[in-house]
Formats: sequence, structure tokens, C-alpha cells
Amino acid sequence: MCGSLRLLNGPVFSEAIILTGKMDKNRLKEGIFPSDIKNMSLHELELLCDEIRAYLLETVSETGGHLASNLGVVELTVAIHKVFDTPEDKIVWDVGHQTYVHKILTGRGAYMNTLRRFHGMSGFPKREESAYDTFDTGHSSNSISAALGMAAARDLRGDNYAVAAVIGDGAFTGGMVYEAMNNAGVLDRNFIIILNDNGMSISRNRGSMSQHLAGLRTSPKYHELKSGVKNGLNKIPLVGGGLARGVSHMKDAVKYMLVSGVLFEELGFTYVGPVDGHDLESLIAILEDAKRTDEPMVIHCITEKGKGYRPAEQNPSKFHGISPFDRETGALKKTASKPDYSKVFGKKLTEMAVRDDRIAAVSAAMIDGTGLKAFEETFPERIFDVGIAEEHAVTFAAGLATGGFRPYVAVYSTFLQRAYDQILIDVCMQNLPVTFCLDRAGIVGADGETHQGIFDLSYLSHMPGMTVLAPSDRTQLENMLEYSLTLDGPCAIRYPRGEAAELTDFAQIPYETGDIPGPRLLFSGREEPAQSPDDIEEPMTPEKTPDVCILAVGTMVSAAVYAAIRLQANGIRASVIDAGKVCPLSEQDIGFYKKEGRAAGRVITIEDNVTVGGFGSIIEDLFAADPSVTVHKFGWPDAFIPHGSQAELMKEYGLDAAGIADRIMALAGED
Ligand SMILES: Cc1ncc(C[n+]2csc(CCOP(=O)(O)OP(=O)(O)O)c2C)c(N)n1
Repeated sequence: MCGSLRLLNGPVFSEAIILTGKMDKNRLKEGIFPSDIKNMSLHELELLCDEIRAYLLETVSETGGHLASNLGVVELTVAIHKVFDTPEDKIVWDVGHQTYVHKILTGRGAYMNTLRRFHGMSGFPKREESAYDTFDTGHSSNSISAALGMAAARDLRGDNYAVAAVIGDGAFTGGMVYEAMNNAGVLDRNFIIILNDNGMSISRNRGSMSQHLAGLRTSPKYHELKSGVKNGLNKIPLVGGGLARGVSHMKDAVKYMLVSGVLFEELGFTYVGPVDGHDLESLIAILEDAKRTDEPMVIHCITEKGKGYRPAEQNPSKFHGISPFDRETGALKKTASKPDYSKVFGKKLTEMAVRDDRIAAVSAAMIDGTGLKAFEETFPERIFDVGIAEEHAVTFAAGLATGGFRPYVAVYSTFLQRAYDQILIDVCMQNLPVTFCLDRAGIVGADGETHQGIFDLSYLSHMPGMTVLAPSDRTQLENMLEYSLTLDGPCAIRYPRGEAAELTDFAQIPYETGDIPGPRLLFSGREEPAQSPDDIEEPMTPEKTPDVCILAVGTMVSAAVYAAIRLQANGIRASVIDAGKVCPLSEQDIGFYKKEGRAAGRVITIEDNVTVGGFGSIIEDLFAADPSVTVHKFGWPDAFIPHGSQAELMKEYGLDAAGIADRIMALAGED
């Protein structure tokens, strides 16, 4: 195996690259396929790993992306494509954020510079993108289920290709893993689980499963498959031949002497490991053995997240998902000037928890991403990181609430989708005061289809008893958090990815601390009548009502205001209302919307959510029996929205200020 040479002031480059100068990244750009590596020698494959690492660094430092996870699976991915006959053999990548190496090895190296960019290559596996991508992933812990289904389909059809799921130890905390393994034990299909264990989720992995894996990690290496156990036992120091003779069942011998994989064996899997996931030679040998074996198997590989690039090895969490950075230093190219919503949320919740000891925070493996780091440092006993287990997080919070606590579940909008039933039945039906803080709500950008948080207003607003709030700026978010503490039942506050807006500049009614969430008029869109005949020479004119009334939600409020300014320049008077609260609407809210809607005769709702079943639908229902008002719903279409920057996607779908203004002018033109 090639060693690594650490340069004091720079990234880690491989010895082979530096000493032999044989690196040829061009072949990666030109397109390398699994067939190209089948006949490579071990040394050539090791060189290839070096090239891939250098290429990953070169490209991901420009595009941003999941660098550390990919650096950690270079040897594993090369070994997989060396051993398995893809695409006939099926590999399912859990989460799929670690598939850059797989993409490079399956002819897509040339597109690495377009990674996660608008119209570029996706950062996740996509069946539409390549025959080598067998399953679209993005949300964690489903790979074993998908692989088991593929194995069942194969057997029903009488085919005989191999099926493998590659899953990280972080994803292994998700409940679906155990549902799938429970089922796999009885289905007894020939398929392989490759457990990529780096001890990390996004940050340090937590939970007893993680502790169990950590125990296995340090247990003696055991590479032989069951067929080779007997010989293996005799060779193992300390255990030796005597004990091997004394046990009647080989399986028991494995369990009790090597302590390895008991849990997996009990579930009906053959456990192989731990294996050094950077030792290409061992990996290839083990995968070849596994491919020949026809039973469910777990291969436990130990890898290092960020392997080969020192800044990522030292800080794998930072390089888990990173925006463009300087390769020499690892520093981000752009840093935010204002705090983002996650930070505002984390700071405010920590402040609230100082004065209210009922407040507890719950996270599903996203403490950093959701801004809860400060809370964790201040109140380690009142924060619960449950692992990638959103369903459990919600019901766990419900349990906390029955015990008199005020739990705040901080979760990305897209991942809360997993817990629909738990929110509805375990929280709402019992009217428990659990507050859901939905980060990354709305379009998230580069992560694409699986991560767009554009469904939450629809899946939350129809839940009985749920209050749904959407701040349009940082003060609003703080106010809403305070407000949630006054409620007797469930609440969801959804806010977008990115810097927190400060709308006070152009809001006619500035946002003030302590405001109760509800609709407020930012722009009246009216041409006011003269106040006194003395002020003007002309006689007093009646008020001119707005031509259009824009009801905007959350992040769309600032776009709506800028659109109104553009409209005004084009002779169209628009009133703009910041909805603040999506539901439930009070009698007062309804009266206000009706008055403003009727004044204009045309209502436009704008939300960073699909138009189906969201805020627009609530408003549409409100005016359903009123022929004097037409409602138009602006938002995301009933579709999966691909990757691109937030700004590009907003523009593409006519949801930026210019697009909104153009669409409203077109509607006005139709009259
Ligand atoms: C259902 C769900 N919740 C949260 C996430 C966010 N997420 C993406 S990767 C990741 C950590 C995965 O850790 P692991 O599987 O060990 O992979 P590694 O990056 O360490 O290789 C998390 C929490 C997700 N993708 N899906």
C-alpha cells in the first residue's frame, strides 16, 4: 500500500504522486470506467486512489460538497468497482453523499466541475444520470431495505447478480436499518451490507449502536469468512487450537472468542471484520470472498473520514459538507457577514433556556447544522442528540412534553418528512407542547431534489392543533420562539437556509421584540387621499385602492416587497402583507385578509413551498365563495426541484422579485 507524506504547511499528498510524478488526473477527466480497472495491478490501483484524492480536492474545493466522506471511501469504492461487475451487480449507496468517487469511476469524472451546480451533475446518485446509479438516495438509512428488495426481485426472476448496500455508521443509527435487518434475517437473501465505519456521523456519532461498533473496531482483526473459520481459529494467538477444539459450533466460537459481530450474527448475518477500509489488498480479497458466498453478510470496514487531506482529517465535521474553500489552508472562500437563521435560533433558544428550565432541545444528528452547539455547551443535560432517527426524535420529544418539559425539536424540513405520523398522532392528537424548529425550509439549493424543504407547509398545516409560523426576518424568528412558549399545543416554526434577513429597513411597521405572529401590512399599495384641503391646491380625491394584494410567507416577503417596488414603477399598485402565521387563522386574521383582498380584487400568495396544500391553498379556500376576488398561488410546482443555487432556482421558477413582478404584470395584462 502506498504510504502518505504529510507536508507541514499544506494538504497531505501521497508519496507515490510526489515521488514518481506518475499522476494522471486527465484520465479521470476523460472518463474512466469499471472495465478500465479490472486488470489493473494492486500498485496501479493504489496510484489511482491517489489520483482520485487529488482530483476530489481540486474539484470539490471549487464546487463545494461532501468532501470528507468521499475522501474516506476512495479505496473502498475502487475495491467495489474492481470486484463487482457493475452495473449488472447492484450497489446501493446510503445517503449517497459519498458517491463522488463512484461517479468518477463510472465515466463521470469530466463533470466533477459541475457538481451540485445548476444543470450540472448531482451530488447524489441519480438513476436518470447513470446506469451505475441503482437507487436515488439522499435521506439516510434506507439502503438495506432497497438492497434487500433488489435481492428479492433478483431471486424471483431467477437472476444471479450481486447486491450490496454501502452504509455509514451514522446512517446505521436510523430505524429503517433495523426494520430491514429484521426482515433480512427471515428472507435469507444473498446480499451484502458494507458498513463504512468512521466513527462519525456529521459530527461524532452517538448512541449505543455506535458504542457497539466502536467495541468491534478495537477487537482482533478477523477477515476469514465462516468457511475458513476453523483454520483461522487455530492461528489466532491467545485463543489457539485448544479452545477451537472445545467449541462445538463454529458460529459460537466466532461469537464468544472473537466477540465480533454477535449482534449481526444473531440477526442472521455473517459478520466479517473489522477490516482496514484503506487497505486495498485486504478489501479486494474480502469482497471477492463475499461475492462468492451466498448468504446475508455484513462486512465491517474501518475508514477515516477526510483521509488524505489533513484539514479534513483534523476537522471532518467542517469538511462533511463544505462550500468552496482554499485547498492550501482549508479556509472557506466566502464567509457570511450576517448570522444565519440557525445561529439566531440556537442563540435565542439558549437564552430562553436560561430563564426557563423546562426547555429541552432534541436533535437528530444535526446539532451543528441546526445551530444547537451553544445550547449543547450550556445545557449538556437538556439536549438530546438521538442520532439519525427523526421518527424517534419526535415521539421522544412527545414523551418529554408529557413529563412537563417544553421540547424544541430542531430538524431540517426535509428530514422531518420521515416523522409525519409521529407528529400527527403522538404530538398533535395529544395536543402536546412540542415546538418543531424547521431549518432549511424552502429551497435549499445545491443538495437538490431530496433536500428541498418545500413540502412542510403542506404536510403540517392540515394537522389539527398545529400552529405553523414562518418568520421573514431574524427578529420575527426570535419573537416566534418566545411566542411558541406561550402556546399550550404543538407549534412549527420554519425558516430558510442562509443569512437571516433584517426587514426593518423597509417595513412600514418595524418588527419589534414581543410582537405576536400574525399578518401585517408592509406596503399598503394605496394612494392616500389628501388629508386636508389646505395641504393641496387640488380638491380632495378618494383613496385609490391597490391593484393587487400580495400575501407573502417567510423568506418570500423580501422578494414580494422588491416586486412591489418594481410594480409601482410600472404603474401597478401592490399591497404587501407578511403572513407570519400560516395557520390557524384567527377571526381577526380572516377579517384582515378579506378586507385587503377585496380592496384589490386580486390576491397573489407567495410561498417557498409547493403551491399544493400550502398557505396559498388556505387563502384560496378563504375566498372560494367570493367572486369579487381572484387568488393566484405562486410557489413551487407539484414536482421535485433539482439542484442549483437558491437564487438560480428562484429565478428559473419565477420566484425572484423580477419574476414575481413579471408574472403579476402578465396577469394584469390579461384583464
Ligand atoms: C433522514 C436523514 N437525516 C439526516 C440526514 C443528514 N445527514 C447526511 S449525511 C449524515 C451523516 C451520515 O453519517 P455516515 O452514514 O456515517 O456517513 P459519513 O458521512 O460519516 O461517511 C447526516 C446526518 C440525512 N441525509 N437523512
